Amino acid sequence: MQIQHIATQPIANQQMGTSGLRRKVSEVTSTPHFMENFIQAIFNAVDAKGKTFVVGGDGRYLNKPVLQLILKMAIANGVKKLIVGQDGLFSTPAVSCVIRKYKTDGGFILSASHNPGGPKGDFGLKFDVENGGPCPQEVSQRIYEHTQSLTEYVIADMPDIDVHTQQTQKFGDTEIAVIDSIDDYVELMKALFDFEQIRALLASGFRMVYDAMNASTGPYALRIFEQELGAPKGTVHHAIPLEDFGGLHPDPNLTYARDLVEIMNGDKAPDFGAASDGDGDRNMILGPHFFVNPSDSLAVLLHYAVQRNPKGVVGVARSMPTSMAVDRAAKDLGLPVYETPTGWKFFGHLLDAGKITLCGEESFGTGSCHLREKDGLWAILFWLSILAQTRQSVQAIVEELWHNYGRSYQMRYDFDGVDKQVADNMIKALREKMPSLVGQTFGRWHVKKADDFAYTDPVTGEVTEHQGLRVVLNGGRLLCRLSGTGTQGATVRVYVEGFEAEQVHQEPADVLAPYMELALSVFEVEKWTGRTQPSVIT
Ligand code: VG1
Ligand code: CO
Repeated sequence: MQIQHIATQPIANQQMGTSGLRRKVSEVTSTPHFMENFIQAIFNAVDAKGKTFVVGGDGRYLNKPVLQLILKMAIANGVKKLIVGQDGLFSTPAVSCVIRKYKTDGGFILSASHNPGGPKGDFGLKFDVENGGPCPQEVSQRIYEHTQSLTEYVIADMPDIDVHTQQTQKFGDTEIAVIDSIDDYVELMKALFDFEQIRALLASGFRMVYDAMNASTGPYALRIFEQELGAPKGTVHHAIPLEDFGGLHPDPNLTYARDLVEIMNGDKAPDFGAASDGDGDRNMILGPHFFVNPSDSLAVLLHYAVQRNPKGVVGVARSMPTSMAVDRAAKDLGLPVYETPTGWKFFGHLLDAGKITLCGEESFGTGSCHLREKDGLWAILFWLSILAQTRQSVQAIVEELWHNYGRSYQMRYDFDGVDKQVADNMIKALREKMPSLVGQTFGRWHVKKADDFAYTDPVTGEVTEHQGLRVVLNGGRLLCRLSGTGTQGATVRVYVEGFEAEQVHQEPADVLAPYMELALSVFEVEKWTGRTQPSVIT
């Protein structure tokens, strides 16, 4: 086996976004050495020689060839061991689980998460560090610097490695272990939840549907729901991971999880519906004719986590755009709340330092200290265990939260495909406008605070600026930030939140219409983007 040294040049903009590097497949395949450069930069940045990493992805187009690149380049870089998910598959939470269980130095996740797949879709690579979480900013910055100074990458000249057979092989100094990608994760879930109790619920006539959206969680869900928990065959829909997700957009929300939403809004709707995204770290929870807002879901999970283990919950964190529903629950429970920028990497230090037990985002992400990634199936199992314990409906559980603490209505408008320069200029101009808004009155609202969110990490003291524009009103919030996961132009996200102490049974769109009108005007969306209608509403 020969090690080849291939000359290369830096590729501009190989900067990770909110979660890993994501690009159009066409850009990845048409740019010479695109993935090779990025992978070599990671190996250089983390001194990969002698280290152990976990590798796998969500099965999307390019998963197979890029996995082979990682293996062959790892061998050439003197990596000690790679733990590979069978057939190159791993969900993001399963990678986090395996990194932590086997105390490895990190892991590679081949995924663009909730972005569409296939030759016309997106590809991506996330890199997790030894705590099993997304690499913190100083690591991604170091990786980026390496991408900008690379002159060569190294790769073993060899035929493709078999990742289908569970076995351990040695190539040079590198051991490659292909393992079952499901076992360790299922073992962890069984340690966290009472499977007997959930099995009893499912045996009692309770009906559920899970939509894996032809992405990474299908095999996990079949094992957990249909085999372990005894749900009938056919409970898991779109269970086979496909390179193009069968044309589905694996983003679990009311727009893209269309089939599931139709079933749950239909005549004979099951008692419980759930879905995950491409790499399995997100979750959407539905009851019959009922949608659980992800921010509410975090508050519900906090309530039951404390009920189960009052001393075991130390605090909670939410990303800035996540509604303040969890703040009210935490206050009542006497627990601290941390407000972080968008992206799971910001929860890592808080979890590692034992400051929080649960964390979540409005973008359908929930997780806890059991891992360092958000975890879709974990959240779904948590919900099932609550339903098994209380024997109440999904709707009743959420309504109890609203009755106890009032309700944060919440909605997000996404404006996709905006010119990047225009979007940057828009945010810059608005940032300057923020201070002038403080104290102004708009109809029934006055502006209590308006700023550009900056975060000081309570553990490291590190300051992260420019994390989103924030207008705090009496009784609500208006927020605006640019997405860091898109691959085409810029996506402008506008979030609104309105609090109602008593009127908790209204339609979110009705309650929030005036908030959104004000937000679109304050953030000058039409002036900058020319858009009057969003691309997606969640
Ligand atoms: C989006 C979500 C954010 C989430 C991120 C990664 O980021 O808003 O909450 O952490 O995706 O999720 P952005 O920058 O596009 O708003 V995943 O499941 O794509 O890893
Ligand atoms: Co994801």
